[in-house]
Amino acid sequence: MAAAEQAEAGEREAIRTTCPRDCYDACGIRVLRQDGQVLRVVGDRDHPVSRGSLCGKCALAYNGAWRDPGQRLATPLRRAGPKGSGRFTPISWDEALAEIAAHLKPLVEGGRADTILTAHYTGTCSALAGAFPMRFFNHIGATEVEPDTICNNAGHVALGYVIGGSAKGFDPRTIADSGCVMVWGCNPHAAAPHAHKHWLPERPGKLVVVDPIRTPTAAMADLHLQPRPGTDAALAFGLLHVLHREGLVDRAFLAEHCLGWEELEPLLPPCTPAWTEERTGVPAALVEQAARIYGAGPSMLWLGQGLQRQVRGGNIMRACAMLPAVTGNIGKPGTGIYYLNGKGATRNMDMDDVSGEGLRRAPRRSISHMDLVDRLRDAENSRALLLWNINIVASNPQQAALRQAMSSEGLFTVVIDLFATDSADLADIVLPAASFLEFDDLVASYMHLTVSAQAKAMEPVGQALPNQEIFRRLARAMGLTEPALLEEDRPILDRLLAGSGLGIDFDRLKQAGTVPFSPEPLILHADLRFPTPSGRIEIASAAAEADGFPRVPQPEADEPPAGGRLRLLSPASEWHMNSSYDNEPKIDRQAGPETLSLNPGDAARLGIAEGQAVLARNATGSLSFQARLDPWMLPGTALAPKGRWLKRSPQGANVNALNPGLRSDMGESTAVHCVEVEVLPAPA
Ligand SMILES: Nc1nc2c(c(=O)[nH]1)N[C@H]1C(S)=C(S)[C@@H](COP(=O)(O)OP(=O)(O)OC[C@H]3O[C@@H](n4cnc5c(=O)[nH]c(N)nc54)[C@H](O)[C@@H]3O)O[C@H]1N2
Ligand SMILES: Nc1nc2c(c(=O)[nH]1)N[C@H]1C(S)=C(S)[C@@H](COP(=O)(O)OP(=O)(O)OC[C@H]3O[C@@H](n4cnc5c(=O)[nH]c(N)nc54)[C@H](O)[C@@H]3O)O[C@H]1N2
Ligand code: SF4
Ligand SMILES: [Mo]
Repeated sequence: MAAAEQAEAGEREAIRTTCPRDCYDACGIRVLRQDGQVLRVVGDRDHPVSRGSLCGKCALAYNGAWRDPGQRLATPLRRAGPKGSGRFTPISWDEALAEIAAHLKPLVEGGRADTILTAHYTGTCSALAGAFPMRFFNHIGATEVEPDTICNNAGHVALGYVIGGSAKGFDPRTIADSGCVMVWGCNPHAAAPHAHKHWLPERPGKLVVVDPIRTPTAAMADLHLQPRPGTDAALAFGLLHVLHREGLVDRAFLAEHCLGWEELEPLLPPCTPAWTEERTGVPAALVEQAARIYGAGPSMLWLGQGLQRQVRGGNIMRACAMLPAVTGNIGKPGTGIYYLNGKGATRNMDMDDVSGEGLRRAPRRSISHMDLVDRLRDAENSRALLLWNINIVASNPQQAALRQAMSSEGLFTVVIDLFATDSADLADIVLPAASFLEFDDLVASYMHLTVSAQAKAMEPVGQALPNQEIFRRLARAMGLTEPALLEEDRPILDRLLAGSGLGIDFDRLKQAGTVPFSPEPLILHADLRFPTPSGRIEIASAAAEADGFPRVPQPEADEPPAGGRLRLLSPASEWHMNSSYDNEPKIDRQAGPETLSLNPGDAARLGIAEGQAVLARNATGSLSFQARLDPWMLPGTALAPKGRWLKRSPQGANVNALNPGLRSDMGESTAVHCVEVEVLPAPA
């Protein structure tokens, strides 16, 4: 335990580690131990972002379910009843791996590795547990369910057209130089709790939030623009109109660093504030104000992931990305456009090495999450499904159809998780994963430019193993001899750190916990050379055109739902991390019953009172909720945060029972914020 240090009085010691959840913050943690036993998991007061506190959900879960042997999966399991019965018998690791190998090997050797599907996402975001297993799948040539299509792929594709990539945003520390932070379609209060608590309140400039929901972050903003969902491109054009009219456009910047302004400019005159109000519902005066604040600069633009989960989400992201382009708010102190900060793009860590991109012997095979149900129904081409770091039954669209497809006896299913999730219940073999407290790894926040150690602080619960060790053992059980499949953790961690150029090894990083990638704030894109075909910011994009999109983004807006239906948003919940944590009893009490928030006017029209049971339904499914009347809710819009486990709900379903799996215009990605429902009082 190199990171052990004396803490407080007596025999206590503290291990420094890092939270690897899918969260912007990547908080520093201290694991307090006595005689080798963990007493408590608390925040690290020395961590620059979290400053000594964890968020409420992690403070409860890491001192509850995550260390509770009664809740954790402790041994490999084999199915002992019909699929989905949740009945399993414990078996040994050798038996489990031999059985998996017996199913996969003939497929690989018979040239049908493409019928082996793997889905994984960000259950843990540490480098090895998050990426190493892909070495196995790349090597055998399995079909990967494209991870980002369940989350943020439209944004990746869209920003690729404009600035050549989406993994290099701004260094949050440069906020000290900014006059405005615009947070668009993101809810830091839930998704980046410490950015909400410290980073935004300590800004020197103005905060503008664009969100159909009055989130706590929106409530603390200087200006909250509340567009109807899916109307953001029109709103962006309204802002561009005002910037243009007010002479706040940086023509020198446009001439030198952008391509295609002359194609965008003619689109702006009709997009007046009055037109914008009509299309988006945002009052014209607020459009004027927001444009002036952003245009005064220096301005930072944070584009959230919720923003692009729309059928025209790619166009929306491109339209929003016009703001820094036309005002030159990029590459200078206190400016920038941020979606994600990648480990490679902003910290020089070679993640392709970890995931074994070079191990593929045939072209990459992948499908969208939006096509998963159809693919699973095609039994000939879906023989095995391996899930790790993901709980698709809770998170994916077409919930009922997905469960049905996963119930097929012919689909050999393996689920690797810490807990007996709804997805695990549908497995043939369940494997217990070790938690982040139980092995060494590396964490690099996707917002803050930090590099952090995840340090082993306790022995694994039961026989649990880290993902990377599971896949090393599976490779051996399959008789695979490719050395990269068997590589131990330490050399990989050392290579990642060496790539980062920090000049420290993993033991020193463990002592420090978290180190900044650079001592001083970095100005990203300072050279104003962009990895687009032209090397400039592409306002007009030939690449987009070649892919069947307009050359420039369009001032479009979704129509409000017709027929009295409501547009149902199901973004991040403060008390869950996607579906993780719903099994923590204390969180269950905090989160309370599943609610549907709606505008009191809609409620009156629908005959619904506060606290009443309501039914939401559409062609995909139905689900009941407790109604919450909220005057801040926009008419025509409803809110039911994601994150519940199906089997913990009396209805055996969660909000994705209502999700048809619409896809966005770009990247075959989810349009989950476009779900429409009819809401009515629940039948008695
Ligand atoms: N309605 C609706 N649905 C949505 C969304 C929405 O906004 N609305 N958002 C979508 C988005 S953005 C995303 S990213 C997806 C996320 O959906 P998922 O990727 O399914 O995320 P989780 O539900 O957190 O499931 C992660 C699982 O990984 C497990 N896990 C944690 N650590 C480890 C580990 O070290 N090893 C292994 N093997 N497992 C581990 C956890 O216990 C958990 O069961 O959901 C999508 N679904
Ligand atoms: N507590 C907690 N933290 C999380 C997660 C979690 O589940 N819980 N999930 C993690 C994951 S996987 C991700 S991807 C990130 C996501 O974090 P965010 O980027 O914040 O994304 P969301 O929570 O999906 O949605 C953010 C906001 O977008 C708004 N929104 C929805 N539709 C529209 C629209 O049409 N226009 C505009 N302007 N806004 C819209 C929603 O109202 C919501 O407040 O958070 C991560 N952090
Ligand atoms: S989920 Fe986010 S806020 Fe909570 S402890 Fe982990 S990194 Fe911090
Ligand atoms: Mo996500």
